[in-house]
Amino acid sequence: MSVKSWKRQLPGPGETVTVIGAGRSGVAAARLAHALGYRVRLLDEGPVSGETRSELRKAGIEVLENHPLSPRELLSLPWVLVSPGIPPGKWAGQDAPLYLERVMGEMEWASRWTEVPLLAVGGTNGKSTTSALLAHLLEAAGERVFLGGNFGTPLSEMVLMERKSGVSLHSLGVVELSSFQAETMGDFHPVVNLLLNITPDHLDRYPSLEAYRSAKWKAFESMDPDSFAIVNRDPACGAFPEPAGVDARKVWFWASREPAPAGFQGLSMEAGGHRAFLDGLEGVPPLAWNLSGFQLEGMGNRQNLAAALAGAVLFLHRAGRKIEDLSEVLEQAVSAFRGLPHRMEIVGEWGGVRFVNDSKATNVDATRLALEGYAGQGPAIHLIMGGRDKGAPYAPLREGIRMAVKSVVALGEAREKIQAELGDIVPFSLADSLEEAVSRAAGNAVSGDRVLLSPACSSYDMFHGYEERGRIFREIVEAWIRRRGAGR
Ligand code: UMA
Repeated sequence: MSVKSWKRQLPGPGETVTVIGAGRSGVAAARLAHALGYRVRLLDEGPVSGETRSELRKAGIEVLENHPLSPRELLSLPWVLVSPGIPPGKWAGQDAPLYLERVMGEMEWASRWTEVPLLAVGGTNGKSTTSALLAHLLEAAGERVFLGGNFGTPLSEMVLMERKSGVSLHSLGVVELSSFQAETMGDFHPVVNLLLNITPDHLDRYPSLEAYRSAKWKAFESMDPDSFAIVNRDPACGAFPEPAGVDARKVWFWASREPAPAGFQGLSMEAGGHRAFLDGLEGVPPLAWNLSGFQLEGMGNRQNLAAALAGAVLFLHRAGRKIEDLSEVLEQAVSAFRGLPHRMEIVGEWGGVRFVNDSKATNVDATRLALEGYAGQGPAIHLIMGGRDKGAPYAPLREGIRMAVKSVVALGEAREKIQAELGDIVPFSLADSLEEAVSRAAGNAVSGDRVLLSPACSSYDMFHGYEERGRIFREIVEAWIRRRGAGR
């Protein structure tokens, strides 16, 4: 049984709760607070959509839009719930500690009002795919799963739904956890907490990589001793070693080109990704799985699979399920998983050339992982990259390009910077549009090659987001294939 020992008090009956940010998280947190009987004020620095505003006001929630946020005002209030997108400087001032007794993030707030066990998935890259895969594996094992958090549906919405229905709709919740949601955490008790990797990102929000790391680890600091902290042991992923002070049972996972270190305890995957083993965990039977049916490409996805499998199996074990009997179900579910759009998604094939959409790779490390996944097979990638530069160097891609790439086409605002840093390794060219880039890369490709869009940059110079960039890439690829006649 769980041994939750709450550090942080909750507001007393009838107290006023102020929620900041009227996006998905803030609105859901405000609705939950209202349903719990609190007086609620919702503040936003921008306008609030007319429909939301009038619905909330009708329910009795005070809505203040175009309201500048000031730490002086907010810290004088009894209770503040923070939306993840609000940088701490806005409510705490630049130098205040992020953990304050009466300031809580939406995820932690919601988690305090539910008995549904939570499995959290954090990391710089791969969170969404791993969350979806974890949810998929657990559904296949017969669980009733909520999937949300940073993935899309705020946890507060699930809690509200559960409370309104009066019955237990979910047997567990898989929550994708961003550093923005983790950074304020003081009392968060997931039964399983996965950490995939920590590599430079969001350095516009955090003063250093170390601050970003600490934000991610905040989600582990209040875990209970009977829960599982499942962390990537691969040193290249930057998540391990963990700081001291984590009470949960620590379980490593390993999926790398190198074999797992001798005596490895946890879930390890063979280099080719075809088999995985769980071993060395007290009270947990050793197990092996055949994973050769896994469809997603790339090393990053093998790590996501290792993490999700470890999370699913340890949750099921903890819940009293006989995991020895579930191996076949889990293997079938692994083979059936098709992944998420824009993350190493195969969007077309012509003449033995596969077109892979990794538009979600909006930072250098995501592209590095994509390339690493192809290493060891000889160069076969025609890489399309570029977009809006995020300030990080591109040099970490040099090794992956040397190992896996035949040609690079760069586009967008960052293309000259990319050329300066990477232009001397393999044939390199600049394109003015995504269409030109696809046609150049595909024109150079022969059977067995991949045309990979993995930009290492944000999309906002040419598109409205990575989804639009990925969708347009797919359309261009489909049109390119149509022009050549399907098949070959
Ligand atoms: N706002 C202010 N002041 C600010 C910033 C925002 O008043 O300084 C207001 C905006 O005017 C807006 C509201 O706050 O009305 C938006 O709040 P929000 O940015 O927290 O966004 P939500 O709509 O609540 O969505 C959030 C997550 N967004 C962010 O973390 C930026 C969503 O993750 C998440 O799916 C959703 O909660 C449900 O849990 C998105 C995301 O981009 C996908 N996440 C980042 C990422 O994955 O890299 C962390």
